[in-house]
Amino acid sequence: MNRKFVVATNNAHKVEEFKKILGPLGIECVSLKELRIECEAEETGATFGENAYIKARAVYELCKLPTVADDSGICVDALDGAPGIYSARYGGEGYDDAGRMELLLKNMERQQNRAAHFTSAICCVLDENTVLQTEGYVYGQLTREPRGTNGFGYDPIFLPDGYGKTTAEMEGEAKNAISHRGNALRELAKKLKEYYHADANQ
Ligand code: ITT
Repeated sequence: MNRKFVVATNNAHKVEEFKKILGPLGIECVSLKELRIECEAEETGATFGENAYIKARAVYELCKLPTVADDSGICVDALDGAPGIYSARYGGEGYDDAGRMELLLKNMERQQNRAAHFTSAICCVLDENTVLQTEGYVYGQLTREPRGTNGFGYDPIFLPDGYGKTTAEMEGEAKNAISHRGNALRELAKKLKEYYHADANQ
């Protein structure tokens, strides 16, 4: 596959992960910044999938180029799945990544059940009528204190099952190999291959 996609995100960490995960699969990713496109779509959806669609569609309408977006977050069992789709806005205005992480740890202080997972919904708008969507997950436990400086968001407090390191203590490649976003994007690459193959045979 040799294709080019616009990545509809304003999060530079996501752009880097998209490039590292999809590059070797033959999909070149171009960021909004590289294209000088400004777009802050309002995330009014009720699910990760709906929000990913809103973001991908908004950028597609601006540039009419194949566009891919991610909506993601951390879902904590003991908090009935919160912060979930509100992960980037947890606690409201005035918090940065570190502040949101501290708030989550504080809200989990008395909880013995530390189970949590990340979800990534990927939406790819190929043309006016063609939309591909996938989801990926990684399951694990919340730590009691932040550990590590790699990655972003809640990575320093997430210990994936079967690993002794938080995703912020892992190298980027190791995180991408098991992450929600890695899993969802690899699934997308499979769907794209099928789609282009079917299209070529029509
Ligand atoms: P865009 O909407 O522009 O893509 P965003 O950061 O606002 O950027 P989301 O609305 O999808 O993206 O929010 C996702 C939040 O979930 C993100 O800001 C982190 O707090 C958290 N998150 C998602 N994936 C993560 C990851 O791989 N590691 C750590 N935290 C993650």
